[in-house]
Amino acid sequence: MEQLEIQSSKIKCGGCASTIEKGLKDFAGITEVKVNIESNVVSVQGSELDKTVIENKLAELGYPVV
Ligand SMILES: [Cu+2]
Repeated sequence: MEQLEIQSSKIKCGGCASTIEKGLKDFAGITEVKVNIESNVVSVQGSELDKTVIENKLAELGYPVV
């Protein structure tokens, strides 16, 4: 099990968090997603995680890394 913490942006409310959770869960080896609305840090757990792929997906969802 690996864990990655990604500094995202533009996360403002529970709706944003749920969009990210739905968008990343079961994507690219991810099994668990946690979103911190205050710090805009997205924590993902899973196996064979590729940070670039996950960052691109976050940008696609509207929450680009900074
Ligand atoms: Cu929101």
